[in-house]
Amino acid sequence: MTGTLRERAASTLCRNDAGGWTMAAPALYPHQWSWDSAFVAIGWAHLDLERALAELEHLFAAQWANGKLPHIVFNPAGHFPEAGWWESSRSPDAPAPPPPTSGLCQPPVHAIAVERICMLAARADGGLPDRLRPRFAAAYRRLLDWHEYLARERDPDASGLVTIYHPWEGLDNSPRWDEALAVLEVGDLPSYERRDLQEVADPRERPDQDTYDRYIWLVELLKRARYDDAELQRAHPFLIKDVLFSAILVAANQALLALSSSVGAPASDRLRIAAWIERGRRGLAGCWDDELGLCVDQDVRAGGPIRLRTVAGFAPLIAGADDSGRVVEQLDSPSFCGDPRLRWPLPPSTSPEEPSFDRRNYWRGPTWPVINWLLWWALRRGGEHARAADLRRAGLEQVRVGGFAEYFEPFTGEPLGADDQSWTAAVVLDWLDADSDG
Ligand code: 9WN
Repeated sequence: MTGTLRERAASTLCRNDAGGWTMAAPALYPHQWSWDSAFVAIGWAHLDLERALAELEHLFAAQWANGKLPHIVFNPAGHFPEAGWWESSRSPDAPAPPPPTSGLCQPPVHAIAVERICMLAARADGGLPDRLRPRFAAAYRRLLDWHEYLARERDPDASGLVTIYHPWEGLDNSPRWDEALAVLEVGDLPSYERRDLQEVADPRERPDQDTYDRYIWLVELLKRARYDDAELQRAHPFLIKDVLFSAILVAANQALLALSSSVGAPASDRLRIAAWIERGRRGLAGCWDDELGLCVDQDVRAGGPIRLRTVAGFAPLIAGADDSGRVVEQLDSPSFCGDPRLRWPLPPSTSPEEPSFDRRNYWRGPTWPVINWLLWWALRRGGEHARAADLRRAGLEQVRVGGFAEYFEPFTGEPLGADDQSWTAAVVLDWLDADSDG
């Protein structure tokens, strides 16, 4: 592909545009994924503000009655497990068909995206343009319902931590889930055919077969529970309080608080959102592991912490915790960006010091541009401009050399996974914005 990096990123989004929403990656992921579309909307905002809002509105149109934003809104054909597999209509909370969706959810980056679009819209017009106000107000209400769902159903004991039901709600095959998956008793599985392996150059870049069976078994259990959150909190065998998901929710609630002022929401909303932020920060503080210098997830079923060094451990930085300096030290240590073998000083998804580290496999070692974007965004928000600028520079260099890959081998910089991943193009567009360094 020729042209400047910006032109190439823009044409990747345009090629992946399915008409008002964007395929996460045309061959491997030909549907709308929830957190992908939040990053993608940020990218679109640098090309076309209305299109950026439309991206999220397409996702909001598939919101469940209980407020959940589904992890996938399906294109009529493509990915496995496809729409019918999920049987989301088993839950009374699912919307009347269409749109067909999965039954899981993903980290709530959406409010961060809407706030960023709002900021870019105001910057372009010297204030929020009147024509967009009703759309921001509608987005705000969707987001409030979404965050309310997470607080009410995914954190019923008000721990400040979000509980996930499936690895697909977090960082898929991260070693963080290994022990919880290993003790699952897998029952009779329906026969299924994986499509993901046909779309990558090397199957070792994807989860192995035993892991995939466990993913599919968990979907069977979710269906049997009719996606009923109370039932799942009571009996589901995979229940993890995910610190990365929880930290993104804290950051998203901060964004929602800012939006609440822009759309003139009632003071009672602001009090509620502020309480969620406080609760989230407290929950994360309780997951701090002094020895690792990172935050760690809690396995509800096993009743203990998951002590591993992965990018999820940087949760306090993303949540904007007061003491996130300790996490930045860890980010720059030899366990992550300070490893001399790295092609670029970007954090591997799992620390190379972990026995489970695998430099080519998905979330078990490769670096992910969207995670780099989140850390960059959090460093900037915390006033760490020089450190943020270094991360941005390295992140852009990685993509300039390797293209808009889904993820990268950390030691060689080889692009892996999908090679036209929309959210990679989107974060590049945001990084290339003139103000991104300041
Ligand atoms: C399952 C789309 C999604 C991302 C996830 C990433 C991967 C899917 C898969 O692709 O997940 O949802 O088949 O592995 O792990 O974060 O949203 O890009």
